[in-house]
Amino acid sequence: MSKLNEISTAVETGKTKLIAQLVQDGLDAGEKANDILNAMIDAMSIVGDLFSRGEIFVPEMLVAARAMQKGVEVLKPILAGEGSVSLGKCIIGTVSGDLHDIGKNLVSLMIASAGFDVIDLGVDVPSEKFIETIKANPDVKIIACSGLLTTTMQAMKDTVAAINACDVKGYKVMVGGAPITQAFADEIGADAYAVDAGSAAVKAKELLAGAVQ
Ligand code: B1M
Repeated sequence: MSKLNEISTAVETGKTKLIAQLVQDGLDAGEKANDILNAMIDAMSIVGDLFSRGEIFVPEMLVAARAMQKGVEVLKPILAGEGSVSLGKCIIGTVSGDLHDIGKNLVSLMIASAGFDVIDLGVDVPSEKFIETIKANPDVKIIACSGLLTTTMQAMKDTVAAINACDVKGYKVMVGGAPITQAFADEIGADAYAVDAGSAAVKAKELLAGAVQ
């Protein structure tokens, strides 16, 4: 089995104690950090499909998520790079009712590595918390909202509406997550949509430069 397959299988089967060493072995064997990350993301898709088919349940999904988080910890210093110039603040959170944070954490990592100072509000973040944090940080440049559930798309819509109605101005709002699309982002009045963590970092910089409407 190749190193990447081994890593992917270990995430899929929730090998939380083995994964860090396997990821390190992969790096030592010359695998690229991004390829290892993609192998782990692919594993989570398989886990999602198994869950959809009723072949696994929430505890198995949770243990796979823990394994992925431990694997990402090993990659973090490599993925984060060495950015030292601050481009400004970015507030990020997973919207109300939604507990998924692996994708949000990756977006946070990539945006931080692009040079932003990230204020991570965590998961299940009510719109009031976003507003309170914006008011405490009126120089914020980017607000990033993540959502993984179709059932929390309404919370994403309400959050963006509340942020857009906030009397502090001068920032841009970016949304993303598996069920979110560019059309949905446009519909709810977000300034930008990004499909994955890498493009979220690129979009954040473009937003700062006023390149994305
Ligand atoms: Co949940 N879950 N889950 N889950 N879970 C999904 C999302 C699901 C698709 C699985 C499935 O049925 N196939 C499904 C949603 C279905 C739907 O809404 N249509 C689902 C469900 C149903 C549920 C529960 C309702 C299950 C239940 O209790 N019956 C429940 C809901 C809990 C809640 O949130 N209130 C639930 C719970 C959980 C766990 C807690 C067990 C666990 C999360 C643990 C954690 O995050 N710490 C979990 C997991 C692990 C998943 C899957 C398997 C994997 C998610 C993941 O981490 N993917 C997921 C299936 C899947 O995604 N295929 C699933 C890897 C991650 C890197 O990708 O998060 O998509 P992702 O992030 C991507 C992009 O989306 C993007 O960038 C990232 C990659 O670079 N992105 C952004 C994300 N945020 C962004 C923000 C941006 C830009 C890009 O800008 C701001």
